[in-house]
Amino acid sequence: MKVQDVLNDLQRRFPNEPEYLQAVTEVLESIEEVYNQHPEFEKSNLIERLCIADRIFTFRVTWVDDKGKINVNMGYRVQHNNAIGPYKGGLRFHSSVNPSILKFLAFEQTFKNALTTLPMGGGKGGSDFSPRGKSNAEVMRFCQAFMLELWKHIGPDTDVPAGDIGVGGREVAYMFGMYKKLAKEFTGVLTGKGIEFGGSLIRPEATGYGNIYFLLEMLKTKNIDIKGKKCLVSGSGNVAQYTCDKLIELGAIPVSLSDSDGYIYDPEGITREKLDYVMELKNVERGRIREYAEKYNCKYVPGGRVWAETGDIALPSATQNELNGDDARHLVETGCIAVSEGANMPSTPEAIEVFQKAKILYAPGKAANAGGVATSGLEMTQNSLRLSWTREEVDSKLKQIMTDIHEQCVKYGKDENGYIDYVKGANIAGFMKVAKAMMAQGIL
Ligand code: NDP
Ligand code: 2IT
Repeated sequence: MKVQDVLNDLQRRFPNEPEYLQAVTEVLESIEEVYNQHPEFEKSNLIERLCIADRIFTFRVTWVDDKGKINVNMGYRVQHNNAIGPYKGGLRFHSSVNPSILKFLAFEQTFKNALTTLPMGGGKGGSDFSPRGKSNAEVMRFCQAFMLELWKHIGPDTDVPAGDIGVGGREVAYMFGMYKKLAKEFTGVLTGKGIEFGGSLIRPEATGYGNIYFLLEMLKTKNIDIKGKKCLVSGSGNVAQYTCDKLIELGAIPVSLSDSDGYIYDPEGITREKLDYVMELKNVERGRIREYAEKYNCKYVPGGRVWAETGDIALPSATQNELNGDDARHLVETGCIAVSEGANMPSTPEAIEVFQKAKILYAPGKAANAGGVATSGLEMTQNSLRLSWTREEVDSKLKQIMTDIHEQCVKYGKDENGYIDYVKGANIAGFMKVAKAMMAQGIL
């Protein structure tokens, strides 16, 4: 089938899955040209096979809260594609989780993982359970109940989940404990584990650090120094925190953070000391970002988005479709020079168009945030070797991977005028690798 026919068909079959259709449309539009140059791809109906997940597991998760009430949540695992390695991708626990969101994430993950140069296929999963406001004991019971179903479908050479929104070190550890008990084996079946039981140094930092390493490569193409640049960061979770950490180290100035209730804007900059406070607030006390504004006496905007402010660089690090066309126009008009996505698909298609028309530096999540899963890949390697690498070793591998991803984007995305279309570059590079593997393995 032709690209447009596949798209029309997917729209007809999955009309209630807007995020999935959005992600698929973006990729198919960028690869159409190379796809048409390979008639063998069309002959084997490669696109349709690549867009539809290998399989999706859906299950009920029943758990008891601290008051003795019995709660029911939905659990999912989307095994999208394993042409280049075991399914790999995070688990998201958030009230908004549904099949459309997990299908878009698993689809994106397939291309992202191909870009990392490591042997990992694409998957994603999660639940509409929200850890927000739950006690540690409730989170533990939920994670155990979730794993009681999930463990049948995963394994260190089959499918290796990790964290995403609402799933951090605490949740991964509880799930790992339960898997170990059920499977009667201690294996690297999850990544993002604690350092004492097979985790990798730098994994917590990796997505945020990797995004900044990618940004540095983009800035290098225009001889721009990151020092002193005002940076708008959204979110205040794992990715946002380590994005700020690296910015501070490099002398850039992060000025904002947010959560689902609102955002803070601190024009004097989020210093190391203030970031330490945010980490304690968010990771230990599990408080709200509003408390930062109260402590440091800066602006807090309930319900607002950080893109209403101005900055030289924008680093969306919260969630999908958090930056729309109007936000993008405002950023471009007020002098933003670069956007690098820590989150998955944070910019709407209209926003991406605005950035690209203005020819500012714009990196899509599947390239810029690939450092997280890449370091998960390094964790898998260390687990297989039964060895642990030092911080320096993992960090230098991460840097090299981000530089290589940038190079692949340039190779496939640079036009005759020297403009680098990172969307096209990332999509084609990821696609070609998965496509070649699928072609070689026959019709499956
Ligand atoms: P966390 O759960 O640690 O943090 C998520 C942050 O985003 C929180 O501040 C949260 O606020 C906010 N947020 C979540 N959903 C919404 C929403 N619907 N509206 C507004 N704010 C929201 O997750 P991560 O930092 O791990 O993930 C952030 C993004 O990065 C996601 O898009 C994820 O897919 C992506 N990503 C993560 C990787 C990783 O290794 N962790 C790797 C690559 C990408 P609140 O506390 O109020 O919910
Ligand atoms: O979106 C992502 O790349 C992640 N949440 C990380 C996945 C992983 O397997 O480390």
